[in-house]
Amino acid sequence: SETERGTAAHIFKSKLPDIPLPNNLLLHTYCFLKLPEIADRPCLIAGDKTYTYGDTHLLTRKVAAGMSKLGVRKGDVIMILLPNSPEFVFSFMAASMLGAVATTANPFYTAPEISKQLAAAKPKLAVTLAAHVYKLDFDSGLEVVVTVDDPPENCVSFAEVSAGAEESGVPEEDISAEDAVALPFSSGTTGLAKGVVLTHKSLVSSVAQQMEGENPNFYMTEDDVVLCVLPLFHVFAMHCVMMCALRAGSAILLIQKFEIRSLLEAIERHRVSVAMVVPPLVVALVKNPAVEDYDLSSIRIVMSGAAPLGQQLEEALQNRLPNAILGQGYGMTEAGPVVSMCLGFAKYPFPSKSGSCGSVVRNAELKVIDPKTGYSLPRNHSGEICIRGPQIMKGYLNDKKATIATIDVDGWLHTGDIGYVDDDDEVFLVDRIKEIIKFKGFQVPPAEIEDLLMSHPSISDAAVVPQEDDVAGEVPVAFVVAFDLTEEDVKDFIAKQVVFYKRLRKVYFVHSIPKSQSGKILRKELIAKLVNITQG
Ligand code: 4UV
Repeated sequence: SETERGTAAHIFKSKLPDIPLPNNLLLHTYCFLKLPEIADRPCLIAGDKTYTYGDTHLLTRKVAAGMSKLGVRKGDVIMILLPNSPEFVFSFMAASMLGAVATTANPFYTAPEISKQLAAAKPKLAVTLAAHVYKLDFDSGLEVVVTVDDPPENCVSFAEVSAGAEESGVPEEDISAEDAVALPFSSGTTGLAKGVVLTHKSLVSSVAQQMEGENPNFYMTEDDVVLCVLPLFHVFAMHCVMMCALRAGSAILLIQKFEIRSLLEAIERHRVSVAMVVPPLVVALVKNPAVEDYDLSSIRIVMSGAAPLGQQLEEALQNRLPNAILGQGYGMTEAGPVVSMCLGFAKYPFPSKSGSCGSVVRNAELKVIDPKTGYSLPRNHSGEICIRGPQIMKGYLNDKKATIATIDVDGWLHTGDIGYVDDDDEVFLVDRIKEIIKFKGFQVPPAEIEDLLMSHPSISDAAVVPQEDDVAGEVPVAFVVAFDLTEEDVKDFIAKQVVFYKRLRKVYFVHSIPKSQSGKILRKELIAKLVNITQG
């Protein structure tokens, strides 16, 4: 076993035993494993339309054939720039069938934000809505743009891609489980957003860690209706809703746009049984009086993730949904994505504590290290959480340096999260040592906003840090060294270039930005300053 200069490392495992993971299978094969038994069962529910598993699989094959006809080959990247919709699922799984890689992005991104991802991921084809086509830079190497709605000039309609082509038009490629299949973007522990290479093996492992075994960690069946209101472009819904629910044979209720009454109405009408949520959605479920008007008794599980869920909030939700099991999952794009999951969701559940992020997933190892020395720490001691297992990313796309800085030589992925494991193997997060700001669970990479600020001729230095916020959890605020600018000038300058949640909530003008001797921004110092400003 591993040693740290002669002493055994403290390594935490799941209470559930390791099991053989079917991670030699390709992602689409694995996700549709139950197809023969459940072909007539509902798979995707979108508005008034329901696609059965049979429909979904057939349409996925047709889309794969259509994309192949448009030139998509093994190893190519396709970009999915869509709200939650059946076409998202068809396109994603079609890429898997072709041995291609799906890179996903927020359809609300601005043109410059999308351009950065296009430049890095180099997709050959993009699937989007007509309204977003203007944001796609064809000089990036993009050859084909497919739109789900009426195609503008030079674009192809999704209907055309998914029609006509014979099922036999899906080429039999020699795809390896080690090949990439998904390429979400994340800034990880530092810097700009980077492509996170997730292979078939990593994602199948990760789904299997939740769904397989005599006692699956996250028990869902054909009888479940899973709420998909979180955006599928983010790894949380992509993995926990789309992939896990497909594998389980559950129905996925696709919600395109969050509006509380229509959401509650859909939950009631479709008898949603499993809800994957983020803390701000829990706030809505707890605080919005509209909740009283609907019957939510069908919900048996609420899983919150992507940002910290306050204990009081969790307890308030429990009062609203007395029969539901509430718990958290803790994930990170790079971790493939799940690090720990509430064992209250297991088929034969374990008790779990309010505030915990669950226990480390099975077939994986977790350790907590002292960030200064790197030594692993025993139970109940806080340090940086590291995770190791077949599910973690292969690495960052074309960025060896960032990969090496995140996954060490022994295969441990360093999360940049500070937490501990308690006496009952439950993981608690207490802090973050990485730069990332999380607005309602969305990533705001400070380095990206700092780069934009520095591009302004009147700004000579800048730092962006999180400020606590009751509604969003965190919001980005900036410290800038500038001349002749007002706060509004700076805010507007950024607002024009970024998606809504990256906008600066506040700008503080300062004479200098505190930095370490090596030139790193001393973020903790700025955050402490912020606490003084806001409380003083
Ligand atoms: O890279 P990312 O945007 O990834 C995510 C993924 C979340 C999840 C959660 C449960 C799942 O089952 C799943 O499949 C995916 O958010 O951001 C990663 C960072 O978000 C914070 C933490 O700082 C991560 O490193 N975070 C994620 N989950 C939690 C959290 C949580 N439950 N509590 C507190 N912080």
